[in-house]
Amino acid sequence: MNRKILIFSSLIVGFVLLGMGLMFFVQNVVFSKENKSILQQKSVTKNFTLVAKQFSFEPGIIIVNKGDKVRLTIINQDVEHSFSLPAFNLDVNLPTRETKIVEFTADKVGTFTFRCWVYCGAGHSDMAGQLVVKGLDMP
Ligand SMILES: [Cu+2]
Repeated sequence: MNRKILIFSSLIVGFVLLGMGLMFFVQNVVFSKENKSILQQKSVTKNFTLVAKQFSFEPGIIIVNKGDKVRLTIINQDVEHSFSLPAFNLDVNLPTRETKIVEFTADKVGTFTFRCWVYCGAGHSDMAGQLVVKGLDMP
């Protein structure tokens, strides 16, 4: 009889310890990972004003962090141009002297070229710039 009680109570103690271990695992391993991914997903909107004119974009380099929402206000100061950033499936026409707003999420790391795809004169092929998307672990 005593022996049965002993086995029974040690089983209960075993289950309680197992349960506590499980709770510890869930709280510290599962939830901490979830929190981390929530933190990484928390994106910041980065605003830039870009001037498009024969034959450049200014600034010519845009630097953001991976995950940033990028909002470009593109002011076209002269003839028709376009803003094309194929890596992010963007190709936006920029009519003469109009301003366009372009938004996208910088969801991949690297250096990507954007350029004008509308022939705008002799220097058209030089009308390009670069988007630099840094990884979270990069300085
Ligand atoms: Cu052009």
